[in-house]
Amino acid sequence: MHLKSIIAPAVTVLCLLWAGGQGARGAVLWNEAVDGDLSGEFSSPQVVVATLGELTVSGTIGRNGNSGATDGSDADYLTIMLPEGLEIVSVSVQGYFSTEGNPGGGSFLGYREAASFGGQGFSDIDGWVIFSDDFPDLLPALEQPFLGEGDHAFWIQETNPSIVEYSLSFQVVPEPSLGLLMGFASLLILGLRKRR
Ligand SMILES: [Ca+2]
Ligand SMILES: [Ca+2]
Repeated sequence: MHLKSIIAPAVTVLCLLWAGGQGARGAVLWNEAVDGDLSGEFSSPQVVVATLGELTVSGTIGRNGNSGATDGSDADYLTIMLPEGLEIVSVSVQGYFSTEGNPGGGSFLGYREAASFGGQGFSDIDGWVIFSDDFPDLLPALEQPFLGEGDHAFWIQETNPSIVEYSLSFQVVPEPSLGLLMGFASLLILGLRKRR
């Protein structure tokens, strides 16, 4: 059996699985215009539970009258709880613009694999990135290939004298099942044996 004929069915299965995740209904995880300002307390972020599909989080940061940032401007702390069997494969910027002032090169997003942050220092986060409207995926900058089951805390803030509106999109898909991976491995082993 040719290697191509072994891999093609497995790739088809994986594509169908991916397409299923892409096609799943998305949802608004948090919209500050409707749900209110996200927590400004690093020790108690707003907790939300992720579901399958494309999930959006939108709001404003900076000098909008709320607090929590390292300079007293608005910061937004959010913890996404990922149930078993799901993973976040990308975090993209869907919208980013300033309604007041100049945020400079972008705004700060810190990440920690935990339910909350222990402080507002670099030792309190696992990764960070300055994001703006030209970011298709923040995960590589955070040095996270994907986010798996469990708690994921995000810290979003703008400390320049400005107000920024942002919208982030979290792509949540089913994690590859053990059965699928074992099936894929079996196909490969079977095919390699037949080639001998
Ligand atoms: Ca906010
Ligand atoms: Ca806030």
